[in-house]
This record gives sequence, structure tokens and C-alpha cells, in this order.
Amino acid sequence: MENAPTATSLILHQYDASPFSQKALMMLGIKDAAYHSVEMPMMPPKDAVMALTGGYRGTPVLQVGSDVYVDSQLIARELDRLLPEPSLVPVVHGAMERMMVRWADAFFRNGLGVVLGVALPFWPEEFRKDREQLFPDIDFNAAAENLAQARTQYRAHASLLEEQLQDGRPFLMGGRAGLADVQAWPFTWMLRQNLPDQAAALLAGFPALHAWEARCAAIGHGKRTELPPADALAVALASAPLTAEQVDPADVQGLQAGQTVAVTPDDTRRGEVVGQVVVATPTRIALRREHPAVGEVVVHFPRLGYRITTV
Ligand SMILES: N[C@@H](CCC(=O)N[C@@H](CS)C(=O)NCC(=O)O)C(=O)O
Repeated sequence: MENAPTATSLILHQYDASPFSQKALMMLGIKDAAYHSVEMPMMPPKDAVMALTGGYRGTPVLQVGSDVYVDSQLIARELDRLLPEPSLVPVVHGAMERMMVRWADAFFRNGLGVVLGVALPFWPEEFRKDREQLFPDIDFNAAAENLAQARTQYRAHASLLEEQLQDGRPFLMGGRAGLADVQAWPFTWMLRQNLPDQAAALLAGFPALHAWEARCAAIGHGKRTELPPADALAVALASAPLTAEQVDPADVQGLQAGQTVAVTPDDTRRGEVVGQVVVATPTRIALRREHPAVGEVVVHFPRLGYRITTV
């Protein structure tokens, strides 16, 4: 079959409506990468991704053979490792653009606050219930009451983007698109997609931002081929993980190779994964685990934003 995935193919498990998926798609666009996209449902059941990760349900997840990369932070690192050019930090090397992730999460939360404040009454009950358990720290009953503050905060965040672009640079860090744009653009995209009137009001009077949004949108999503979930699982089953053991001797939790631990996101309830430690560094935790549908896999998480507990 033409274009059949192999153990080295990039396979992205995701759904397009998520701004976090858009981060991964934009990275692939910057690299003009060829990849397979597996459609993930927006709500459980999510059998394919659950078999691969062992319990993490979030989007995006990148699969390469039997190595599974959770979170857009780690997907950025892996894409730069596998496809170094063009780099996702093309202008100013270093970690500053990675540090933006928590700023971007705050921008997301305010955008979500606007969406909830305006659109929650129109959400299907089942979707609302799912998202309420996903975001235990958000009071959905207070969404309308919190709307004015969410709008103010959203515009304050957006004004920083406008300010950054004041000197006429095409992208946030300069002449080329990179991780800074990837961190920020999905959250203006999100509001424009979901609530164009709100977006028009909250992003009004920001001409540099508007021009930048158009440049970001024009980057596209690279060379994408749709793949059925079963084919992605078959790739994992037919391959073996390639990750070498690497444990920081100064690991702050004293993690040891082979130790059984549980990893969960520390912000939303996207699910817990239990396995044996293969990698533990300040930037990454990777676990070995097995599932009949995929065989042995190694699931990688960023350390930032994830909680590790011993089992
Ligand atoms: N820090 C994560 C956040 C991912 C995230 O929160 N994704 C949301 C989508 S907007 C999600 O997974 N929601 C639950 C779901 O889709 O089941 C990342 O950057 O990948």
C-alpha cells in the first residue's frame, strides 16, 4: 500500500478542534513534515490512544513505532530530534520559547473562560460532564459570572503579542516561525473558531497581531495522511521501543531504572499511566509498559507539568 506507515513514521493521534492539537499540527507545518494523523475522539472511549499510552487520554500524542510521546512540549523536542531542519527554535536558541508554555496555558485558560462564559449553555450535557471532570479546578456553575474577568485577561494576554510584534517582525521571535508562535497562535485560533464575535471584540485594534495570525495560519499542517487507529496499533505491535535507559543520578525524587511509578498531568485529569522507569531526567520521564494491542511500548512525558508517584 502506498504511504503505509512503518516503525519510523510519525503518527499523530489527535483531533483538529483542540488548540493543543493545533500546536503539534503547526510544528509539523513549520517542518513541512510528512506524517499520519489518527483521529482521536473528543471524549472517551478512546481505545486506540488508551492502548498506546496505558491511560493518558489527552491530545496530542505522537507515536513513532513503539515510542509514544505525550504532550506538545515533548512532541516539539522529538520533532526537532527527528527532523532538525528547520528547527522549532530557529532564531534565538535556548529554552525561552519552551518557558512560554505556562504563559500559553494561562492564555488558554482565559480563552476557555470566555468560551465557557458564552457557550456553556449550548454544550451537550454529556460533553459538559466530561469537561467538568477533566478540569476539576474550574467552577462551571460560575462561568457566566467569571466571563468579564476572562475577557479582560484574554485581551491583556493578547496585547502582549501585539506589543512583541510592534517592530514589524513577521513572527514573535523574528524572521521565522518557531515554538513561540506555536505556543501562542492556537489560542487566538481557538477563539476565532469557536466565538468569532468575541474574538473580533477582544482582539480589536491589534493590527500587528492580525497580520501575524494570517502568517501563522498560512504555515499549514505539513503533509498529512489519515490513518485508521488499528493501523497505528499494528505499527506498535510490529516494532520495539528504541529508547535507551537514562536515569539522572541526581534525580530529585530518587527514581531508579525499572522502578514502578504512576505519571499524571498536574493540571487536568487527562489520565494516569503506570509503568517501569526507563528515562528520568529533569525534562523527561519515560515508562515501559505492555498492552496486548501494542506489545511493549515506552511512553514519554515531559517532567514539567506531570506528577510522578511511586506505586
Ligand atoms: N500540556 C498538554 C495539554 C493537552 C490538553 O490539555 N489537551 C486537551 C485538549 S484541548 C485534552 O486532552 N482534553 C481531553 C481530551 O481530549 O480527552 C499538551 O500541551 O499537550
